[in-house]
Amino acid sequence: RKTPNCYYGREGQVLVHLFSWKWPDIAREYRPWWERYQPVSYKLDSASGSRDEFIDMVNRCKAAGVQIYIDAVINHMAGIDAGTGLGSGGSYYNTQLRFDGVPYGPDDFNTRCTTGSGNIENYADEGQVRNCRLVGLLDLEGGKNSVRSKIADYFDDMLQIGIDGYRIDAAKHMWPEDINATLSMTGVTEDKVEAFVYQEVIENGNEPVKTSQYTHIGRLVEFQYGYKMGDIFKWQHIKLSSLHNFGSDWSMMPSGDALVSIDNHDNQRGHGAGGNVITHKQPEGYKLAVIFMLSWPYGIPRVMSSYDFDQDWTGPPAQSPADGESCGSSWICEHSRGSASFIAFNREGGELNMNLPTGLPGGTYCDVISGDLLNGVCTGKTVTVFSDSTANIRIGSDSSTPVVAIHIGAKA
Ligand code: ARE
Ligand code: CA
Repeated sequence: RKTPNCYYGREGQVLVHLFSWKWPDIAREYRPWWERYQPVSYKLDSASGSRDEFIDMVNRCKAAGVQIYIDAVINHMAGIDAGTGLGSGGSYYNTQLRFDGVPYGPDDFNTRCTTGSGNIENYADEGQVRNCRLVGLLDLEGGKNSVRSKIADYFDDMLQIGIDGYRIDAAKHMWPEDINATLSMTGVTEDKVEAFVYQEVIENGNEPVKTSQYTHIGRLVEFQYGYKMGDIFKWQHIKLSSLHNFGSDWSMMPSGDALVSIDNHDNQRGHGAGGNVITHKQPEGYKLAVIFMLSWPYGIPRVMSSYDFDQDWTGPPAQSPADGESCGSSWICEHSRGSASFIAFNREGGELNMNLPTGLPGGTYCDVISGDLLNGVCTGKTVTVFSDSTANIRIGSDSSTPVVAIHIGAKA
């Protein structure tokens, strides 16, 4: 009676007195974010909302010209330690391999794993990486038709609702032919273009699984891009001026195969390959990295929009920005809008003072980094583009945001 029954390894921690909190808010506060990577069905009732709310969101986004790509967790279901229970959508599951909401049964799970633990023990063994459990997550047998068709039904449901593509979570842990076969089973109606696909395959040094094994299926996340952005904008190990040929010459995949980002929900908090990425926690360098990514012609860029955290498992704030919780406190909202047509950076230590070709017609432009165009007037710095389309660009080395960006939409 004198011990608080804490989970093993968490003894001696504190209690919180949640005076008058609502049950759903408590549930949400204490749910680690990674729970959503442990599906127990393909129903759309989750911590993010109901199926009807999802459909409404897709419709409203489409009406505004915004496409939705879903994060598809199809390599596995919940973890071996998840026990028995009901999912957030009410589906029964147990870790003797029953997931009634799909339904999946014991025959739908991988039997080809050869490790003693049943988990991936060695990433140097390609078979283990595909056939064993990633951190204990119950591994689906993607070679079976019954599994492929259940996933295809889920994809068809999503296409019917109106989504436009998928991030394939843990694609590294699926055989490429299984992903391909599953996608080929999904309906592509006459008036609908084929779904956009980008796969999560963290290519790592000498490991045998390579992104090139998946390029025939769709795009891939080029993780090297984010690591290199960290080297440049966080650690300053690489000089900006050496970026002139940044792309496939830098041991990255061809631009047409790549989707790139500065950081993601894993490496932002030390999950996944973690490492040297730059995040919103280093705002000055991060802004430059995002601006660079958006202006540099390589891959399809994806900007991050996330929430602040202290522990690696901390779930999202109970209130979303729309409920009155503003960006800049618990929600970071790293995403930015608009596009710049000419951009110059200086991170070399000295002053940049040069006439540079901008590709823009002559005139006075507002620098959209230090300000914007408001009622015909620039609120920040201005840049004069001469009739030969060059401009004199000066960026001091002492500036905290050593970058200038101008575009045709902000001409004074
Ligand atoms: C959680 C607990 C685990 C527990 C498990 C099952 O943390 O301790 O065993 O549940 O109960 C996320 C979280 C995980 C979480 C999981 C399920 O990050 O911590 O596990 O959800 O709730 C590899 C994969 C890559 C994967 C990363 C995380 O290759 O696919 O690990 N990334 C995706 C998502 C994650 C998500 C999952 C997959 C699972 O983006 O958010 O996990 O759906 C080397 C290798 C990499 C490897 C990396 C880390 O760099 O080359 O391939 O990445 O190490 O192991
Ligand atoms: Ca697998």
